[in-house]
Amino acid sequence: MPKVLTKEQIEQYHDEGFIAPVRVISENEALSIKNQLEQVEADFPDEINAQSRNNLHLSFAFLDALAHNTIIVDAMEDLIGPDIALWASVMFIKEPSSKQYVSWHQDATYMGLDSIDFPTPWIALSPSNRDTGCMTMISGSHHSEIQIHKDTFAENNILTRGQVIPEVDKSKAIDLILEPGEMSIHHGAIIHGSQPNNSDQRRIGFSLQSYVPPSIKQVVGKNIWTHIRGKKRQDNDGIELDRPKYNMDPITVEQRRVAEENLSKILYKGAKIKRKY
Ligand SMILES: O=C(O)CCC(=O)C(=O)O
Repeated sequence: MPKVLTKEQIEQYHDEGFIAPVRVISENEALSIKNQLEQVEADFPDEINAQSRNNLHLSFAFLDALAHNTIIVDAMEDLIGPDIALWASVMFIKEPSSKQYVSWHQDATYMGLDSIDFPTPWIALSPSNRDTGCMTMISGSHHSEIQIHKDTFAENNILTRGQVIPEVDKSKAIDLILEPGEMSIHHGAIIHGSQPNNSDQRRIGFSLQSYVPPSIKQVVGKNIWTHIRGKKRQDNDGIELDRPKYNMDPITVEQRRVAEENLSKILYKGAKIKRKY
């Protein structure tokens, strides 16, 4: 018996490669998290900014709480079983009336895992729609293998390498419209992207990329996993990530620094250029 997702949603995830929307927290709670986020952006600009956007759940307790949110984790358990670790997280912010976009890509391409079969929840902290630049999924594209990606490093492309799949069947494109506090869940191999934000408000999405069972191994580089639920992974080289007890907990801020160095080695392996995110 699934804990959060319906049988239909689980089927949709397997058939189409995504589910949306699923309510995680109320709009008011989402607004409160957005306010906290904007406060720490103002207070700790070196720790959180457009380039320092990965693994913020290690520096800020309110984002750690979201990564461990029971509805999100129960939904993950419905898809991958009871033993769960988080690979990393990314805060995707598109500023109002900005040119930033995300090209067509498959997440699993550069994650260095020995499987492409794992889910990513993306939690909207502000309205995510066609005006603000929501994510678009190519329905069913996760059934094919990883496609060839071309690294462009394009200035406004907010993916690490600006990687793009040149030929995509857009007739299968579905826009994921989310209200603040709702999430979508997408498969590691689904082709997806997003357009610029043409609105006068920020579009903020917290991507918990990805929740992974211990049967899937890191085969490129060393990732420092965040233990979430069930049996702990055994491939952490004895490194235990702590949970921040408060914002900017020095213990986990230092752990984030190490995790970021490792992540960068994984994501940019073989790349000609290395960006700061
Ligand atoms: O936030 C976006 O527009 C894209 C995010 C994304 O590609 C992802 O979470 O996998």
